[in-house]
Amino acid sequence: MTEVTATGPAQVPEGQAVVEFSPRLLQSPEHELCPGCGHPVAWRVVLEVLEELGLANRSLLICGHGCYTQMMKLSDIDSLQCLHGRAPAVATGVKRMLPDTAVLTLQGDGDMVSEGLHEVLHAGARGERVTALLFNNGVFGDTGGHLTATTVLGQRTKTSLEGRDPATHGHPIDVARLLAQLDGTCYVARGAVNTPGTVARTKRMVRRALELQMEGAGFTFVEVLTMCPTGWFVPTPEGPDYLEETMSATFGLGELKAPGGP
Ligand SMILES: Cc1ncc(C[n+]2csc(CCOP(=O)(O)OP(=O)(O)O)c2C)c(N)n1
Ligand code: SF4
Ligand SMILES: [Mg+2]
Repeated sequence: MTEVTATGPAQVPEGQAVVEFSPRLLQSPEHELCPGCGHPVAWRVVLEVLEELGLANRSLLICGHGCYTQMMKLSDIDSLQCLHGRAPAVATGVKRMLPDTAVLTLQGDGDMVSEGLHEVLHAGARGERVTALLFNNGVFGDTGGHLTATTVLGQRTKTSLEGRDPATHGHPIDVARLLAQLDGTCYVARGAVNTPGTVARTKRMVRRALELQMEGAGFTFVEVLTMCPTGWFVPTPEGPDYLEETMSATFGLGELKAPGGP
């Protein structure tokens, strides 16, 4: 590959451009997630922000269970894993004992919203000074693509092959909107990773959330809509458009709450 510099084209050794393109905190660019999965893109954004803010050596990731969990073992940051849904409760204890540590929770929609909704709502209401991340693909991806509490109306899953029907499956829960109403929360935003533009915007949200946490401002939350073509039963290249047409239409992107107003 040829890189153009001020002094003219320079030869970059084969493979080096890819290595430099990877976040430094990612120990291997190889993972076992499906082609077209949105989680690695969302996680990359988090690693880039941790590095840019100089937080890599004083951060702790508290992870639930889901496909995204695999990113823990690929990343050069301290982490621990806890029972489904309980990450915000564990993060509460960690942050209170280690107030100078950047504490992040990482959960999927099945983990956070279907299995542990009360935990994140209570942590938000208490104003715990942590950053909670939700990688929302609207399915229990890891266990085969079943419907979760965030599956949007019409979305196909293994347990709603004709699309979510409110008469049978009920309505989706918008956890970001619930959190934004709580006095204890300081920052609530929703991004996505289905286009370069949404990735860039999501990165700004993650950065803002972590900056506010380190300023001691309060509970911060960033939801990221991510693709799961396998669980949605759509061809891999159709994942980003499917996300746009289904999830984004229900879960609008942007800052729902921020200091000084969104
Ligand atoms: C108490 C308990 N119930 C069920 C499981 C099985 N389980 C592991 S991962 C997972 C799905 C998680 O879905 P989500 O949080 O949406 O993450 P995704 O895989 O979609 O990224 C489930 C149900 C478990 N590990 N523990
Ligand atoms: S099942 Fe879905 S969430 Fe899990 S790795 Fe595959 S695409 Fe990603
Ligand atoms: Mg999920």
